Amino acid sequence: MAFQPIIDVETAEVYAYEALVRPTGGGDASDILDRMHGHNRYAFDQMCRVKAIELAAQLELDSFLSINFLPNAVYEAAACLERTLDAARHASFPLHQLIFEITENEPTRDIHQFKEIFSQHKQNGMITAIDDFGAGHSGLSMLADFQPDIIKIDMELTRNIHTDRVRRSIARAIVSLCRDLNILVIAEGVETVDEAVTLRGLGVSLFQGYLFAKPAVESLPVILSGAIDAVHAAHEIKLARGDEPEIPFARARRLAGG
Ligand SMILES: [Ca+2]
Repeated sequence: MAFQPIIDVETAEVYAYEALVRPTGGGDASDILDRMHGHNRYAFDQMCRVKAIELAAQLELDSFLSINFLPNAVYEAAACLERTLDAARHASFPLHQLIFEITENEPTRDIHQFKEIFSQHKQNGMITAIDDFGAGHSGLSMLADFQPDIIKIDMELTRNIHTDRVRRSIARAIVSLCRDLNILVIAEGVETVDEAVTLRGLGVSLFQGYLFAKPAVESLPVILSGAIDAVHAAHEIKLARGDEPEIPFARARRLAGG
């Protein structure tokens, strides 16, 4: 189990740590997950949440702790939540510091089950987040039926957003929608100052990615505060310049000979 911070660049503080599945000896989550199937996978998923909470308590984490549901694990939403809350009570980790992330980027998950997991958590006063938003299969149509507290913009949208007009346009629409619906936005997979500053310009202030810190196994990683300062400074310069939105209105096409 590893932890990666989600940084609030406005306050230069850690908003949350996401607990990520990582082999202790290094490597990728898929090295472990590929070996998990069926009930095995469900048990492992639950074990990961318990482990994350225990470690967070040991590390005296005083921000939010964001924990995941693994793709393709099948759930009894109520029992699953109860076991997780039990683990938190047992480790004396405050329940109000928990965030539950569920990915929408999962073709096999049935949408009713997805909503059931979310509803169960919300009814119990938990903070919910849709993970990998913008990369998935249901996206906007799902939002019509269910609004989480947080949306995490997928790294596919973040990547090179400063040079990609289409990605900027999509991200801007997501931010605007989230503002209307009172949903918090986190940008995932931020690797460069340019990406972060562009997203900052669109109104995002919560960031996760290698630019600020890589996940650290069973510990809280060092945060690259120089990156936070760089994003903050570049954003201030843009504000001082009074930069207009980067996306101009589409020019009306002229008729031939017009
Ligand atoms: Ca996640």
